Amino acid sequence: MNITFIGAGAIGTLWATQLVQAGHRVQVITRAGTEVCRQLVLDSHTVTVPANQPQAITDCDLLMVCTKAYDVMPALQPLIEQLHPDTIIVLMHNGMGPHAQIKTLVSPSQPLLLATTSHGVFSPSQGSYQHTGHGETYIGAANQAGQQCAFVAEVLDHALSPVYWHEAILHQLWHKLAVNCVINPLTAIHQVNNGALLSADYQDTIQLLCQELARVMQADGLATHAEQLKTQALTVARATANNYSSMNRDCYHGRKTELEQITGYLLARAAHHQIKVPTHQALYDAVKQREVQKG
Ligand code: KPL
Repeated sequence: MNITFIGAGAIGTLWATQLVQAGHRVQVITRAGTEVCRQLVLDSHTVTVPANQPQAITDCDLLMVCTKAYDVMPALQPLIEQLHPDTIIVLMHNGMGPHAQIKTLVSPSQPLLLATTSHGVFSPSQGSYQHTGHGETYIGAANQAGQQCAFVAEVLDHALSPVYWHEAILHQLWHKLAVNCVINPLTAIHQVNNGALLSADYQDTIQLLCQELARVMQADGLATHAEQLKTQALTVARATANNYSSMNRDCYHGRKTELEQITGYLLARAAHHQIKVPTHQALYDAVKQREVQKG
């Protein structure tokens, strides 16, 4: 397949290199948009792919959008007009929200898929990545045209297994969001690694966060409860104990965070259902304050 990536950060590099190895023709569109090829470095192996070629958008079968959540809309909007009507768009990013905006941009006949992955990728230096944790990937349809595209799960599975087609992908994304709502702001504010959240000091806060999350998720139609969410968050914290969350790193380096698409999405859904989420609101305010100070 002709596969074009928008965004060649950690997750983009992981998937792009695996898809090259599986025999696909991969290209990238980079933020600067100037280079004509890009070296993708994963686990000390370098793969060179074409970059920013004029036909990268018009001729691709699959468009993988792996940018930061806040960049999805600005990156995709100027390219939508050039896309072939059959090109399948896959959004694979942290957080939730951008798909609702993208759905209003694309024609209903353009297949739109959402994916979430739990692979761990660490960046020891700018532009170089290590695949530190083998995870799993879920993908599913965000519109009716996307429902015909379950074969994409097989294409991705062949490159980096396991990949599962999920009929209710928004539910899967909500569960990933819940984990991020617990781990990311806490590790960012306290500047600790994910494993630190296993200590007794954090358990009361995590309990409150999960109770608030469960109320909002239930109101959004998910059958879940606080204990399940707490187990999921602590399982991820244990599995990624030595890692620093993406929000921790963004705060550390003084970069913009994905707060709006993580806790911000939860706050918006809570407001919609008129549910109070004071513990999440306090974390949101604390990260926001850090961003403003650093910015
Ligand atoms: O997705 C993550 C992130 O850092 O954004 C987790 C799962 C918390 C792993 O660090």
